[in-house]
Amino acid sequence: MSIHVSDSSLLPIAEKIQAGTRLSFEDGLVIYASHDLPAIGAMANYVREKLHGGKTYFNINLHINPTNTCFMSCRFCAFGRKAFDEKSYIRKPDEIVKRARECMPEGCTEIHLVGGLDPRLKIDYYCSYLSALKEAFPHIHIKTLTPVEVAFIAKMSKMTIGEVVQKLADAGMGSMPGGGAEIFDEEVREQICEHKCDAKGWFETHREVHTRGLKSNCTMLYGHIEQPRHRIDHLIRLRNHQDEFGGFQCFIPLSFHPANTEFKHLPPPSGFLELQTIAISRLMLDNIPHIKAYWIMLGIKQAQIAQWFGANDIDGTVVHEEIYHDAGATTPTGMTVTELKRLIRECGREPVLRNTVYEEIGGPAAT
Ligand code: V47
Repeated sequence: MSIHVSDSSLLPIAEKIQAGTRLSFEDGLVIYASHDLPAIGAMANYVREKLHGGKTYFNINLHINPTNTCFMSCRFCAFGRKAFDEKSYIRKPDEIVKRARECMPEGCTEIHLVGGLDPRLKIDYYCSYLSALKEAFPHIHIKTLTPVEVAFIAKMSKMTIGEVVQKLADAGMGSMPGGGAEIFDEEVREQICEHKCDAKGWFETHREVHTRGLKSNCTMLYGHIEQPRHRIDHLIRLRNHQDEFGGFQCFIPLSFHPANTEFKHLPPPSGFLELQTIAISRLMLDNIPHIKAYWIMLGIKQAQIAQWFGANDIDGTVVHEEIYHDAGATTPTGMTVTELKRLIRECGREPVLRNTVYEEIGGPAAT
């Protein structure tokens, strides 16, 4: 298959893609500078189809936020509340189990839990909700806690990051979600979330997860104050970590939602930037198997188009998402399996039901 390119600056890159040659930092910048979106999409789709053919993965999952209280004040976040805020909450382990029981979709294989940083919560709280969930739903994979939370728990509980990861894994943490990465560049990070765990801490936590044989995901929050060079630097730092430790299974580019945040004056990322970023992620991250177009954040229509721009995953039923909806997302807070399969088929892809670690699942929900 040859890739049709109108913008001649993309020609050497298209050749590299077809030869399977790794793209450089400069190549990434050239693609960001190009407006030849059909060619950028075709290059990403070439890699996507080589890896996954026409498959689009989805899963049956449930999101629960154990707490929305947050000690930090990240400028891009609309979710965190201060402890004195009447809308703040901390869910006790038995309340988390009750919520899971009430909301769990049929065939659910994953519970995804992330929350704010509350100095009152120590390692025992996290181990308690993990053990309680594991006891109630032994067959369900628990994907929980970003490196930012793990680093904070370590500090509050006077433990090392490795000790926290081990305790969480012993209590039932099956894998780690990709959040908290934002933009690694130190100057940008200083302006958007200066107090939270830096790139070094973020990678150290994933290293502790990966060296224990567990998997995790990774993300990038884009479309706020960062420049293309910060995005490419971010992707290359992830690629370097993956070369060494190999534990990232999926990358999720997160499109910034400004409503109700300190950056509410910024325009939201354009549809063009969203598709360009998904495609560039697929092209730069040659060692991360899956690229997710998170429908909650992109919107259903853009998540469908993204399946032709490098993405091969759409996330899942989700059920009761709160972080993006507090930041103005207008998507539903969950979807049924029938709807997910329909929207994947509608865009000419084959829906494939997976579990958290990308094993394909058969049975009635899959067909
Ligand atoms: O770390 C917060 C981002 C992340 C906003 O691993 C925002 O499968 C846009 O990481 N606009 C949490 N983004 C969500 C996340 C995630 C989601 C789905 C699947 C997986 C996975 C991981 O959301 C945060 C932050 O980067 N975020 N506020 C906002 N206003």
